[in-house]
Amino acid sequence: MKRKVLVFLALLVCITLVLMPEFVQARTIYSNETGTHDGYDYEFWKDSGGSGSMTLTSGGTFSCQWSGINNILFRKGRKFDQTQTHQQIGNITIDFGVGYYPNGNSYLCVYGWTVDPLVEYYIVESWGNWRPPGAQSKGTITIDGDTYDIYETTRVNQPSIIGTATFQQYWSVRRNKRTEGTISVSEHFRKWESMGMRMGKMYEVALTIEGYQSSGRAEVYRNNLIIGPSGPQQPGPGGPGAPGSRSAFTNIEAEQYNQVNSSTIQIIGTANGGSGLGYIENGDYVTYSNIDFGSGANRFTALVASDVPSTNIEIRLNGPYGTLLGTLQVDPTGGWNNYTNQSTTINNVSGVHDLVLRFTGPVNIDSFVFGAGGGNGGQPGQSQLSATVEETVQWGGGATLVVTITNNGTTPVDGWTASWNFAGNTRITECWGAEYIQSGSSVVARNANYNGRIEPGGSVYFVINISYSGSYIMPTITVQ
Ligand SMILES: [Ca+2]
Repeated sequence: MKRKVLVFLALLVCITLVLMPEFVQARTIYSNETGTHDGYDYEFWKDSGGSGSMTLTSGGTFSCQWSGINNILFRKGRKFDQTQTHQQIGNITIDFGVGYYPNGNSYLCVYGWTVDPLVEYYIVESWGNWRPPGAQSKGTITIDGDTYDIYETTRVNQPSIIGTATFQQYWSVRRNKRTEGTISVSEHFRKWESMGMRMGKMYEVALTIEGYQSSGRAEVYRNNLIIGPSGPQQPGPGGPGAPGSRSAFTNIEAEQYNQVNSSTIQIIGTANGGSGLGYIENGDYVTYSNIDFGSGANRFTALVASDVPSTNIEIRLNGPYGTLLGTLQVDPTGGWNNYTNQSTTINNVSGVHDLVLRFTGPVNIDSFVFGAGGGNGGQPGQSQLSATVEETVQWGGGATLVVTITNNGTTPVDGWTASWNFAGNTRITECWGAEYIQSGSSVVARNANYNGRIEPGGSVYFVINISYSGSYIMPTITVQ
């Protein structure tokens, strides 16, 4: 009888615990400590002198105060295992709100680190009496409704997550302070990478209050870190895991592979704000499953960047030593962030196959596409596509141009490439409906995901904004 009552009581306690809403105990810490609290990773870090305290409240929220310190950081966010790039982790945003009362030098920021390369980064939303980092801006970007100045600085023999080291710091610093809103964290990462500021594998992303030789306090009343599907990197229809096949004749993003065999390859940002594969080494290979070559392909074109004399991309079927269709010898492009289209003929291939790209050395690859006819004794040089360009708006030093591409042939076209040379210093500032690369005056624009197919007699268009000084000359556009 007694035993039954005990069992019943024990059951009741269990059920009550399960049914009770989760209650998170607030906790205050006064010295260096890391850990997890209500689903968020936190860290309290200070060097010598002064005092500070951090009270951990629910989710990402916390409050903190500091006085007479040298350097102190309070942060709550996510730590990662240093094996994934931000693209692999997904699209990171932080919805935040802070009562921010610094007295002296302080930052309210998103803060974190990557490894390989070791990078300490800041997205600064507000600050105390000094706007960091006191360096020459590399440029500006516009995100979340304001302009941010971009900086890159080098820290020599300074404290880091791996001990004393020399490393780069990346900074986005908002022009106008704010203490609440949404921070498109991954958008900053992508823009930095497009400016040549390489991110490594993620160690941390955290909303952070930092004090430097100052006092102050802050109430972080909202801090929701959201990791969603990748933005532009999200595999589209026909991407990894999607059923069915992908057409060989529309752009295949290099980073939308099904399998990668390499210990170094990473998804990197590319010059046009997109993504690609980098850190490729000799012997690495990447597999794209179920590529549909239709009734036949005999040309391979890849958008690549290279700063070494010669790397070959072997185009193979089924495996790293499967049927060799051809080899693209990649010419140097003048830098790891200068992407150009390079092309080679291949043995004719038709039907659906697993495609393997095998590399003999380093190259950065953004995307690739196959073609039929032309170049290899096919239809002699005659494209069934034509392009016209029209100016729709003009303002001081800029204009909007609409490029229309028409299929004059009798068969549908899947995928197109337009190219032209601008005169003078004309530059594309924005583009809709195509992916483009401008290198000096030379531009190559390729169809977007949705407008690659042109039916016989049909047409598609894309739009560019350009800037120039003086006047510009309407370009002549060739398309194939
Ligand atoms: Ca890409």
